[in-house]
Amino acid sequence: MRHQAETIRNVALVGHRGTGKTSLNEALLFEAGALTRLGSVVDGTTASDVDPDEQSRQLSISAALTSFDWSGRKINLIDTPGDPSFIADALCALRVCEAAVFVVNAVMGTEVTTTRLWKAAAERDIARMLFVNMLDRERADFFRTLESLKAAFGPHVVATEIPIGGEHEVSGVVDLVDMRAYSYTQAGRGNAVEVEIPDAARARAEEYREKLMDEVAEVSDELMERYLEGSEITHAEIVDALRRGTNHGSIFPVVCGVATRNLGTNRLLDAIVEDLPSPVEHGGLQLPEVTLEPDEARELFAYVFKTRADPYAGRINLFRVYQGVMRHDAQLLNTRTHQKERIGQLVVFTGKGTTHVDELGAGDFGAVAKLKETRAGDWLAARDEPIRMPADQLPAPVMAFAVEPRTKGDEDKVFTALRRLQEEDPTIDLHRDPQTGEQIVAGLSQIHVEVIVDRLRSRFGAEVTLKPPRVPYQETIRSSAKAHGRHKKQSGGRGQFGDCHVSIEPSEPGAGFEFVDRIKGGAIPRSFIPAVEKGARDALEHGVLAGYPVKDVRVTLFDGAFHAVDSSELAFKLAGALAVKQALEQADPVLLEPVMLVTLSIPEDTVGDVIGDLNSRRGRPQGMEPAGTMTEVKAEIPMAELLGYAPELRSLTGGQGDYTMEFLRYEEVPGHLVQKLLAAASGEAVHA
Ligand SMILES: Nc1nc2c(ncn2[C@@H]2O[C@H](COP(=O)(O)OP(=O)(O)OP(=O)(O)O)[C@@H](O)[C@H]2O)c(=O)[nH]1
Ligand SMILES: [Mg+2]
Repeated sequence: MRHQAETIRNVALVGHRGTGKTSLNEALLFEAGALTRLGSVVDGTTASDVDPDEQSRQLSISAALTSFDWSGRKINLIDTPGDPSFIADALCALRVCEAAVFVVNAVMGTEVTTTRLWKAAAERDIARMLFVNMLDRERADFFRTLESLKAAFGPHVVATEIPIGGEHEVSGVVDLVDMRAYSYTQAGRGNAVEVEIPDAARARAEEYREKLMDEVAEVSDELMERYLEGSEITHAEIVDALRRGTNHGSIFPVVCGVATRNLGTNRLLDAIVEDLPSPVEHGGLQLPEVTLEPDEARELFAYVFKTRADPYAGRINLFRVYQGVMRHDAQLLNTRTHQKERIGQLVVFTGKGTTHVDELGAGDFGAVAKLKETRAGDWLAARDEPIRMPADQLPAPVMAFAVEPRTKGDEDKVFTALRRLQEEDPTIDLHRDPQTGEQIVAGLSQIHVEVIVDRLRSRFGAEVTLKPPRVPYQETIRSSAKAHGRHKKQSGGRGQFGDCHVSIEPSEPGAGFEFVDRIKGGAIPRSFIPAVEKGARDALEHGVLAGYPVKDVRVTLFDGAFHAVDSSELAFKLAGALAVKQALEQADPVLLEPVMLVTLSIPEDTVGDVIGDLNSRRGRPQGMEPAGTMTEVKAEIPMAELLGYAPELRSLTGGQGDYTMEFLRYEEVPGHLVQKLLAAASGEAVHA
């Protein structure tokens, strides 16, 4: 039987790296009976970090979907990665869910990725709730964390629960809606035991209940009046007002607990069901072309938000039904390829494994294997409608490596595997280097590229070698020069003759290549002039310093000579190239390097060390400011100095630092460094 949209809750678990999302996902599934034992991230036994590379790194790489029931509702829960390298999956979960639970570390409070994802959720008008996790840790402080959340996300962040005790003595929570207390003595299922509100917590509970009621009363004038009159407001009325307030972001309820001890998770499940909207309550999806309503009676539209590359099962596509009903055996259209797709078995992830279902109604989630062409970003629909989901702002892949198969002849295997991984992860860039013909793989960070290489090996048996990220150096000139080029060959038969005089000079940065024709009086016939230009272009493809492309040069052809019988296009092309090469030698050629703008997020007490290290990398700090509990530092740094930076930053910041970078401009390499950089550029493979 399919689930009615009114009874569904679609929830993305999002937050900064390592705040306990996967542990919380596990505890929620366990508490709801979807798992028979509570696994742990440390042991690599959780339901959502299933890939060996997620377990060995103890971090989530891909979004994981599980569906289960709680209190007569169906919850579709998506555990997402917090690491900035895998942010695409968190952003796409925020695209397809009405609601998100932001998981926050009670020691750290608001962190950079929390803020970044909050912005994305706000843009998409997603209902948001917060779970303050890790109350058991040393220096955990729920109230300080609450203040940091309010400072970051505004006054409507409001606790609906406060903890009893703190750090290793945390024992339970007080529910501020009903003013009831629960204690959790062991980690089993159904471990909440109702207790008296302890005296030590009573005053705080009353203070925070008042703050909650102030927020709740703001949702409706009628409720506000009765609240001010001091009349009794029922549980149902409070919860109804909370949900209405939360639905479109006028209230952000905060609950708390300890994921690894299953403390407070039954309360979070209740809060998901009671305080977060169903697809019907949240409203249809408005796209430029159509508005899709969570209505089963209408035509089907389902959005594929995630593709998984499985070497055995092939592609598995995870989708959300936005309108209508998805049925197994249906014939549908992929609106991008305009091809028909036959839906085979519909799959639902249940925690313990998968089950097959016959149909999934509007608002619901599921998966399907073995489609022909369909992949993430596509719509499956009853009719061909040119419909598009708004694109996510994904970070640019700047960590580039050249990959080579370990075994000659494996090129196709490696390339096909890379394509499959790219379908799964839109932040992977694949292209050929136009200069060397090498296959380049670019990702967001060192870790990102390491994961790609691991997956090539573990999933597709493709072993590759990575060559260091190539710095795309360029060359240019600093002065002007003139030169004469003559190509002459007389070896019996018809000869080859071309002769030209050129001058070259620097042009505006970014101007590229310019060619000026100043030939007067037919010194070179018109028909041969394009050949000279072609020769000049060829010469500039490989500069005289180190063979890098030469940019921003103006070449003027001002004189020449020809031979009525022996001149040819080829001869003039070679003469042109010869002249330009010679002129380059005399025009003060210089090496240019790309300079990046790097944005770092680091703990405040590491700022000194990190900046010291940046200075040793020719970095120029551009300013810093506090961002949550971290400090954001911006700096300009030559790309060449950023090779291998990720592990260095990790060690300088005890694993907490992060950075992103983007291309700024080309700058001249200081003369004394040219030889050193060029030697490094022709270095060897760094990495297997
Ligand atoms: N003490 C304590 N440790 C926790 C708690 N929740 C999670 N942890 C630990 O914190 C670490 C990170 O937990 P994860 O669940 O992997 O965090 P995550 O948010 O999924 O991490 P990413 O997916 O990489 O962003 C693991 O070692 C967990 O065992 C908690 O409530 N208390
Ligand atoms: Mg995780």
